[in-house]
Amino acid sequence: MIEINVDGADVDVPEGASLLSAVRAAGAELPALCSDERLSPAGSCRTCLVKADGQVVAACVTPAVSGVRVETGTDELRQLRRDAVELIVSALPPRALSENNPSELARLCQSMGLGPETAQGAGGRGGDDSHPYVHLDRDLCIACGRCVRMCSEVQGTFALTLTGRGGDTVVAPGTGGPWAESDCVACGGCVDTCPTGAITEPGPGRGLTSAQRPTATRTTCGYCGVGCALDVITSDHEVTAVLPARDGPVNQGHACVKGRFAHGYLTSPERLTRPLVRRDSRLEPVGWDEALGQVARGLREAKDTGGPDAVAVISSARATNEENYLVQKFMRVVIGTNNVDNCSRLCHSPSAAGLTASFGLSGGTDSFDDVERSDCLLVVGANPVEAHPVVGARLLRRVLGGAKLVVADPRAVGLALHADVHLRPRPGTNVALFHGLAHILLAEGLTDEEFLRERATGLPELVELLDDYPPDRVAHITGVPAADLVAAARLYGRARRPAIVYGLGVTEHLHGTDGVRSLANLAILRGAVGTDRGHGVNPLRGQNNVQGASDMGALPDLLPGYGKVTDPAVRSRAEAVWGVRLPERPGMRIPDMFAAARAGELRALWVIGEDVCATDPDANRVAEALDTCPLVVSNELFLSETALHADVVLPVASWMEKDGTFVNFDRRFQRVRPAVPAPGQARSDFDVVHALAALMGADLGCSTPGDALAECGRVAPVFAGLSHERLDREGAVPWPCPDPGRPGQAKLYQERFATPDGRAHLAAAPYLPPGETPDDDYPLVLVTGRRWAHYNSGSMTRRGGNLALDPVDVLDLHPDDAVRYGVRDGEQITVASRHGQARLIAKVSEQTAPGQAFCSFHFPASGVNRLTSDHADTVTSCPEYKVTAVRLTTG
Ligand SMILES: Nc1nc2c(c(=O)[nH]1)N[C@H]1C(S)=C(S)[C@@H](COP(=O)(O)OP(=O)(O)OC[C@H]3O[C@@H](n4cnc5c(=O)[nH]c(N)nc54)[C@H](O)[C@@H]3O)O[C@H]1N2
Ligand SMILES: Nc1nc2c(c(=O)[nH]1)N[C@H]1C(S)=C(S)[C@@H](COP(=O)(O)OP(=O)(O)OC[C@H]3O[C@@H](n4cnc5c(=O)[nH]c(N)nc54)[C@H](O)[C@@H]3O)O[C@H]1N2
Ligand code: SF4
Ligand code: SF4
Ligand code: FES
Ligand SMILES: [Mo]
Repeated sequence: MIEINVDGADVDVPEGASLLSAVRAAGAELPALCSDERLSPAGSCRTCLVKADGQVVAACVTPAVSGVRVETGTDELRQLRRDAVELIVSALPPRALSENNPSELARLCQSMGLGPETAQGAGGRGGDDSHPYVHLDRDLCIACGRCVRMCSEVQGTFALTLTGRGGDTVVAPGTGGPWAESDCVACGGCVDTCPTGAITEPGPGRGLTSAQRPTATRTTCGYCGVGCALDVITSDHEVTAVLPARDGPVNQGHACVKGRFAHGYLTSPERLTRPLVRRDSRLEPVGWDEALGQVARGLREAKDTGGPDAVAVISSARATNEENYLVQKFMRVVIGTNNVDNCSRLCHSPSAAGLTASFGLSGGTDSFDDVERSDCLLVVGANPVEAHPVVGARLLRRVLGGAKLVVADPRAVGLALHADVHLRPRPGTNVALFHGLAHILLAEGLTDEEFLRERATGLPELVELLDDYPPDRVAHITGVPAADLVAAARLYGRARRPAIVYGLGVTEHLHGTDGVRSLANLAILRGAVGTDRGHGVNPLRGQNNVQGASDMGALPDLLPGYGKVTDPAVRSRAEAVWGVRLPERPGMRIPDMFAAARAGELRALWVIGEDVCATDPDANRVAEALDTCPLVVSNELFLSETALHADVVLPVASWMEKDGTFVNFDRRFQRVRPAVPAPGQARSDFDVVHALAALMGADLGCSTPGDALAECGRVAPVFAGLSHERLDREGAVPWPCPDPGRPGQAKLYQERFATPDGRAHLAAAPYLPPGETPDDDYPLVLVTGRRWAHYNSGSMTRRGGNLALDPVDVLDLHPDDAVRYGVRDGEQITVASRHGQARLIAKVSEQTAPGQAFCSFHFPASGVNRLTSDHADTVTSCPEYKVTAVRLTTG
């Protein structure tokens, strides 16, 4: 800290602080039109003038030095600043200061006594309203450059630029054309920072900031697992704007197109508002009593005829912790079965299994704040720029700031463009790739021998296996040049604090768990986990609450907190809290549920917030399973593909309409709070489970979400220190958190690993080929995954402005393959696999390698999951979504 003096008072500011932040820390007000604390200073507007030791300087670009005497309040300085603002405003048309423009500039002018008559510009520079979420009024632009810096420095997209000269300088998309066709990904950062109202969100959210509107509700984004803190601004029970919270622990004032803008689904006319029951093959609206009565009867009948294990539930990673806790409790206590699973099965179940086997706990090893401090990032099979945009932006910022980056992905994803080394393995060859890197670490002495001796096991077996993975052989299997392998291994091996971040490109494979474990080997070999010599191994968990759904025990083999259902000691702790004997046999996983339904053994399936007919693999067979099962119940916001196959559809509240908590990808619990009421008769999943239990003569206790989390802490000691009250006070708390009086543990394993022997376990699993291989009939390898504008089944993002940003599922194809198969860019094509067909629009692009194709699965109508197979991870049953052999036909 250094001490300076502001207007006679001494203040301490951190080294490197600007005079502007020092003045603000001292509580003095200072205009600063071209400055934003999230951005580098520009020093161009001259509205922040102060005197430093008698010299007039721009406070935003002048560093605070020890002992400097700063004056801000003299008449001379006030006049200088007023002149600067007046000059800027004089070029703008009067509406820049009109009453319905609540901009920073308008408020500043008001405080300086500058009226609308100051603005004398003629305007006429036009605007751009091509984009659904970002509107540009060029006449109001003062060329402060904040939006341009926001886009490049915080978001890392570089979509904007300043064009023109002198007084005509104005912001424009860098591509020159309309905004909607630019590289903009609608993170909303420019809207957030623009001080004049030149860039705004169209509609009622125009110009709003959370500081101005006390009706903001602080909540956590319900789309992806990043867990952005958002302020939802409402008026008359409707959402008018969603603003990223500056004090959000992960997002730090940033957000993405989904959390920030994709809330149109809330008021979609297609939203379910009444329960539906199937009568004569049609779904008809009924009251709650009738719908729930039918469910209760159906569950009883299924149990009477087939026993408790003839009933199963798929719980929702979109729903809250408290809802997931209640769902699994209902199944175990009221029905008496462990048949409960969640979409982690389709996603990161190999991470749960692999990380538990390697290190002891089912979660990432380090906090993202630590990962961000790393000097070398290894990003594997993840596309955070599109799928975890706020994390993607933070990683990119780190890389632009000098950290090394190795990307391992068959496609040229956004981060790969900034990588020091981009490894492009053939889909399904990760295990060989990771062994190749490990081989080089060993061969070049880039391992941590003391760590391996003191804190790890399994080295001799791994060393023996790695003999078979010299760079040449790995290059042959993976298609990655040996020199790139060596370069990547050296970057990771020589870094001071390397970190691994990974995604579904590692898990969604026939040998996904082996992939996770072989990747974890690299961190163990380097001693870069559980030490201060690295930042571990961190999965980018997908759904808003997939970590939490699993933490809460919505899994067939694990109770809340990951105790095994087969362990009598674990069971008896839960039995003591719940007051019943618990079933001992692990329940069915999602694919087993469908198989049992097709075999006539599963007699009731309750699907809560998962569109299994659109998003589970081999979708034709999933639909067959639902049609065979005597009772299918769907809790939904919309008439999803799954709901269309259900016998009873229950309308439920979404994340903006309910109370509870989520756990994000780096294990932080955060609060979820209702900002608007649920539509019509829709109820929260929490209330639905309680109502059904009551109808079946059971009382599940924990009548509020707060009580449910408290009860969960009694079943699972790792959550005992958490409560709604604590989260209300502290914002975010990571687990493990056994003690209400102590912080949760963000970085794991500093003393010992949580495995039975306290050591990290190296795994020696040989590379095995993927389940699907191309042949003459199906010559291309199809990878499926995500696009930035849509979310999974698309049920929410297809209902609102995002549809205009991305209207269809597209198949990316390399130009060589386009020529080979006679496919033109933009053409409608039929894609066929050994399992089914899909209809997609072709996009010819070099993002995919020759012989490979890529598509998203955001539009159920295109039928992408009719293509994917029932091959699944041999350990966890996670589907092999990333490798399907296909052929193309045009038309
Ligand atoms: N916009 C958006 N964001 C989302 C979602 C969404 O639908 N849309 N969904 C959320 C969910 S549920 C999840 S789980 C996450 C997923 O987030 P990610 O895991 O980042 O998403 P994917 O696009 O499915 O796959 C990641 C990458 O794996 C690569 N890959 C495929 N096969 C291989 C391989 O064999 N080896 C390697 N090294 N890489 C491979 C693919 O090319 C792809 O770029 O995103 C979450 N966020
Ligand atoms: N081909 C291919 N398929 C994939 C993948 C892939 O990479 N490739 N990825 C897989 C992965 S990782 C995942 S996680 C799955 C995701 O698949 P899903 O979980 O099926 O997808 P979502 O669209 O996230 O949400 C499912 C449904 O939940 C509803 N919903 C939203 N909020 C709530 C709520 O609070 N309560 C209730 N009851 N319902 C709610 C939505 O309307 C939606 O219909 O997809 C998988 N499918
Ligand atoms: S659009 Fe707004 S933020 Fe961007 S340069 Fe113009 S006034 Fe500044
Ligand atoms: S990055 Fe994820 S959590 Fe953050 S706003 Fe976007 S979808 Fe929501
Ligand atoms: S804010 Fe300091 S010069 Fe613009
Ligand atoms: Mo996922």
